[in-house]
Amino acid sequence: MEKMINPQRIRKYDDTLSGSGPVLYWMHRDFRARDNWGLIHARQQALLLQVPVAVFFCLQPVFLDATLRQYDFLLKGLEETAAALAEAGIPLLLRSGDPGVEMVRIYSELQPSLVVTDFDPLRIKRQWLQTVLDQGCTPLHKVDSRNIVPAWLASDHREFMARTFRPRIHRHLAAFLDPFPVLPAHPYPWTGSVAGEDFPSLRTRLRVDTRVQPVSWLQPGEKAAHQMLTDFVDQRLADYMSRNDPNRHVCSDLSPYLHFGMISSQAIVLALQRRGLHGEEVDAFVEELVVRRELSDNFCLYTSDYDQVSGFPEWAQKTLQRHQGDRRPYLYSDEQFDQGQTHDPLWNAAQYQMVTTGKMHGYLRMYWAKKILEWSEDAGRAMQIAVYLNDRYELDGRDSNGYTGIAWAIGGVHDRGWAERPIFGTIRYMNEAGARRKFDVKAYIRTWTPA
Ligand code: FAD
Ligand code: FO1
Repeated sequence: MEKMINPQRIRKYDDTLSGSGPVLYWMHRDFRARDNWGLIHARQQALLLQVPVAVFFCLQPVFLDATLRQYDFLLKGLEETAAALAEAGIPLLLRSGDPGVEMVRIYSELQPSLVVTDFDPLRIKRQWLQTVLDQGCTPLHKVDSRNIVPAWLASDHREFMARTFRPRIHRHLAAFLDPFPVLPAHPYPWTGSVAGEDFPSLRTRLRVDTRVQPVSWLQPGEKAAHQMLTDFVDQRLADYMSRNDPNRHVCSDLSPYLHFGMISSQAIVLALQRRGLHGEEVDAFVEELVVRRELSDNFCLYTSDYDQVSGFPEWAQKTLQRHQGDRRPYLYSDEQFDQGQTHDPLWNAAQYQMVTTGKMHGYLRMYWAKKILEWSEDAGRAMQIAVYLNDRYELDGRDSNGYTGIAWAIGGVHDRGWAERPIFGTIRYMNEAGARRKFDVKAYIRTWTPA
């Protein structure tokens, strides 16, 4: 037997292995067949129990303001993953409805020996898991396949600065950059016959806004994710120190794949190591991909109100409260924000880039969210509209990175205080003059303003 998965990646709920049924892996965050610790664990347990293993996915017809754009990306990618699983003798069982309820249903039909599932700190996911646990669908093992260092090991509390979190990550990193075992096709064939959906029927279940169309500039799926990584490493990583210039294409464009779990961040770091790559641009990329990205899960794991003003640090809530009554130079409605109809061509251009491509450049996301604070009645309203637009248009939205990024911009999360000023108080301020010092603002506006 290959080396077993590091047990620190697993959180066990009632571990008494009892039944003789298959092992069922409920996939709801890490949508990939490769380099997936949850799937590896399910397969290893099924080998030990000498039973079949199956993967379960439940389509929720509506998910956190997602639209056709994100579901199209998810489902096309999942079809490719289903084919890869089938080659290993592992069926992907499809249902639609409330994932927690459907998981309980399929559990009673299959009576699995063990349920394995993904870790996800988002509120909606906690609800799904609680439904399943309340109905006694155990033994159940939750595996953190999204982070390199399991979130519960990296820290047992909310970290307030990257400065305190970074050493915790680096302390564990080497131990958790272990190689992914390559498992044989599963020797215990699936004999179950459960009623379920297929991909065409799943699409008919969607109840989403189809006005936000799929994008064509990047392909969904695991193969496309690895191709994007190769393109980035070969063509863009060397210039990554210019990542704050939105007129240059130097970033990885991996965030949609990372959000849907179509590529493992651990596999990305292992690939960089295999190629012997190092230098300040590699360190900067790993800082974003590992420290910043895993800090986001730390924030959402330990801050249940991660998308509310009440989730901001005390100092930030106080300073925003103190400046609550300051006059707003501009106030915009949801519609005006959504349509990019503010007085500010730079903000409108950033909104247009997000609406049309599904991916706003990282530097502009900071500016974009901070201006929403400046042009909204209060921080609560600003959080609402920023989260709504981000989840509606971004391919990588509905993600702990997004809730944390927005809370950083509007509520000083993982930041410190700066010189006090109207509306922002001591929350870090950004303006166009600052942007002009970083890049050619006129060029960016020309690129992202409709003819
Ligand atoms: P690269 O620079 O190539 O980074 C590689 C990976 O590192 C990214 O894919 C991402 O997973 C991670 N990463 C990079 N920057 C950050 C960061 N600041 N925080 C956490 N992880 C990071 N990221 C999302 O994935 N989804 C979102 O919805 C999202 N919303 C954001 C909203 C605001 C207001 C802000 C300030 C940031 C937001 N980010 C979000 C973080 C960051 O802007 C994006 O991850 C990045 O722009 C994605 O593009 P990339 O993959 O080409 O980035
Ligand atoms: N996960 C599911 O298990 N079922 C879904 O139908 C589903 C839809 C969905 C749509 C958009 C999106 O961005 C994510 C979606 N997810 C779904 C979950 C997602 O993959 C992530 O788990 C969270 O969004 C981030 O942690």
